[in-house]
Amino acid sequence: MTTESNDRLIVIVGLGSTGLSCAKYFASQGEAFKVVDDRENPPGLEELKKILPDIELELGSFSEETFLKAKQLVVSPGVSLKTEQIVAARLAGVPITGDIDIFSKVVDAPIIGVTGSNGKSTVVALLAEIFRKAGKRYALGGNLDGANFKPALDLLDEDKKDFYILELSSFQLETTESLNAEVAVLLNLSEDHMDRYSSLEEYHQAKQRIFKGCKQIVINRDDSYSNPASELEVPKWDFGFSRPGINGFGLLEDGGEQYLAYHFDKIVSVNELKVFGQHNISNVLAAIALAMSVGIDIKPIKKAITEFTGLPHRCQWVRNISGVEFYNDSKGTNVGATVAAVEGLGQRISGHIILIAGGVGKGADFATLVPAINKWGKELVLIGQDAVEMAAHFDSEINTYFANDMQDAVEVALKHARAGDAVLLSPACASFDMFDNFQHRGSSFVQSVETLQ
Ligand code: UMA
Ligand code: ADP
Repeated sequence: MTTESNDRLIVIVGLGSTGLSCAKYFASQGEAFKVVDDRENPPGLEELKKILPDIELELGSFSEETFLKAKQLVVSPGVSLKTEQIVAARLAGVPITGDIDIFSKVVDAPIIGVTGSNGKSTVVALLAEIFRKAGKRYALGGNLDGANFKPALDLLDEDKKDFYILELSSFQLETTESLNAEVAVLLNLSEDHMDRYSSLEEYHQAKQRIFKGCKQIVINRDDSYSNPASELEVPKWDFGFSRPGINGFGLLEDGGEQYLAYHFDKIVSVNELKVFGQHNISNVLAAIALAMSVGIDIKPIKKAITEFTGLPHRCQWVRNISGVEFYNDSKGTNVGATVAAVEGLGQRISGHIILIAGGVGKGADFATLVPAINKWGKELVLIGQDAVEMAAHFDSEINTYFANDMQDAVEVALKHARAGDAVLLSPACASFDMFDNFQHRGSSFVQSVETLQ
């Protein structure tokens, strides 16, 4: 492998977890490449120097010359394709790709692709549980983060698999020419990442790329954005809250009880699920549809969905203090997620919700949060960069307080809560102004709640 700068090299753009996985992959293939990042000290630097010390690096700024001379650009999801050096390279005919496209071309087992604005991690985690109970060999990766999950290309290092479950963001799909999934789903669409997209339509177009080359599709009957933009001649399954039709999953009433169902067949009662809220019923139905589309038996499905307690930082119960329940929904990073969390929790409690929200709004329109807060909320405790902008949308019926940090926020919330109320952290914003990531924000909430008397 040579890395002389006058060769036409593959250029990996971004040295985060994706860039690192691409570097390891190209090195294993004997391909010549260099890595660039416009940060001086990107997170993958130390690891790359350790495992591949001879790789050429360009850090601190992007050089247009490097991009124009590239054999191919492999762009990390955190780097916008609108970056001027990438636009210049594209116009000059340099091929542009990403880790997911590379993965889909070399993988030797079916891919299950999951995208959507919200619910992706919950659906893929539940699907993984179903596969585990069914005795299937699977790998889980992509956008979803956390200790046990990996960028897609790192999954290739593992033993042989029956299925690859990929959670995919719009950023990853932008650079994916063709995913060729065995089955693909776009769970739902609501505003997110409006700092990277000029319109909801542009964001939707990126999400739609999940359907390229897929063999089966799962559609959400309750969200027309989940349909492929053009008719695809492949088997279709659907899910939604209404009575299911043929190849459909939904809810059936019997004896005053609601059941998750496939066509006319009841699967389990809604009361048997451990996760709560309409949004989670939707997530469970999506996971069942995906599992059945690839031939999994109903028995392991039933077992997994009734045992699944949800992922940390997603509407997770923390503590009861004098009849006030505390819930951590730190992963509520956009308005749609927070609306779902407020609606789901509001229906369960006898009192009101005191919502702790705020952070980096990513250009979102907070007005869509107002109806849910007016219906189920009482007080808003706002933190972070866009707190003032968020507050401007609420009228005087909702008392609004500003807090300096998480400790302050939970103390203010408890002061205004009564028995029967719930304090919910669901920020509708990204966390980067005050925290490392959503996990850090959620842990800070939990720690602060633990200190309350
Ligand atoms: N960055 C620069 N300059 C560069 C390269 C990156 O400033 O040259 C910045 C980006 O703007 C971004 C950050 O660095 O803020 C990370 O970017 P990255 O592409 O290096 O990120 P990775 O570490 O490779 O992580 C990415 C996903 N991150 C993003 O899309 C921002 C991870 O999703 C994913 O787990 C990982 O690949 C493996 O597939 C995280 C995420 O926040 C969870 N995703 C967004 C979301 O869920 O809303 C889309
Ligand atoms: P993602 O991986 O797409 O961010 P998660 O499963 O991590 O989704 O859930 C993130 C948050 O989004 C949850 O904490 C909850 O507030 C909300 N949420 C989860 N599922 C849905 C859904 N189907 N529709 C709307 N909001 C949802």
